[in-house]
Amino acid sequence: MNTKKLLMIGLCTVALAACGKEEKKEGHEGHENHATTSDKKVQPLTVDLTVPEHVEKGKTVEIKALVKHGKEKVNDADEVMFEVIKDGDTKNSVKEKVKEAKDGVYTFTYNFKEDGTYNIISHVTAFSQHTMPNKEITIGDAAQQHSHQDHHHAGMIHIMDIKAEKDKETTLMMHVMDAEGKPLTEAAVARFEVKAPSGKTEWVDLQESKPGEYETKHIFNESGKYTVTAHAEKQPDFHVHNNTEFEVK
Ligand SMILES: [Cu+2]
Repeated sequence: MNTKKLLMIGLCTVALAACGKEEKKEGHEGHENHATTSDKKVQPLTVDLTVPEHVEKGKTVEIKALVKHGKEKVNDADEVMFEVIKDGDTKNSVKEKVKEAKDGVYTFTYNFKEDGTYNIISHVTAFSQHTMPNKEITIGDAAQQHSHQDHHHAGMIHIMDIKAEKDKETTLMMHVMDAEGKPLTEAAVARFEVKAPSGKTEWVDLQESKPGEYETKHIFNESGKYTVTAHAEKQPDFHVHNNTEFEVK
């Protein structure tokens, strides 16, 4: 009885130690591997985001995203969505889709009504790829707010639109960015908390398919309105959430 217990504890410790080591080792080397494989064959989707660095409040600003697929300029992207985050407050961000493009340039006009440091993200989906570069803009006298902002701006999650039918397999996908706007690779936790219309909650784990892109397939058994909370975590202190709602037909 006692030896069995001891053996169990022993095994668990070994497993934990192995896990810890692997995670550490993967940090840098894993990163490079991912980058080379994704560069190889597919034409990359690139987005060149132009945002003025500093503007006075109350002025209308033009923000431009030049979308290219390889060398081709793209006027018919599946989706171009601009997101405006004030002082790291991702929960109350403003999101706006832009459909029209000229020579691959999607223009978003926005009026910044308050002083602050804003993060502008252009989420672009085309040719089965998603990329979401971001840039900062300061409005008015926002210098003293900077340290405060750094604190909150710890990365973000973009949940791709969920189109689901009852009892049919659905792809779930999210993109995770670190504080610098780079893909967050090798998250220790990449998980959707899915709440069904009946109130039943389940947890769904996602796997990394490309650097910073996590996905899985899932079957929803109820029709109606679901809510999803996406979680991404990585040592030592990366922990980001995002929420969305969608309808299962
Ligand atoms: Cu995105």
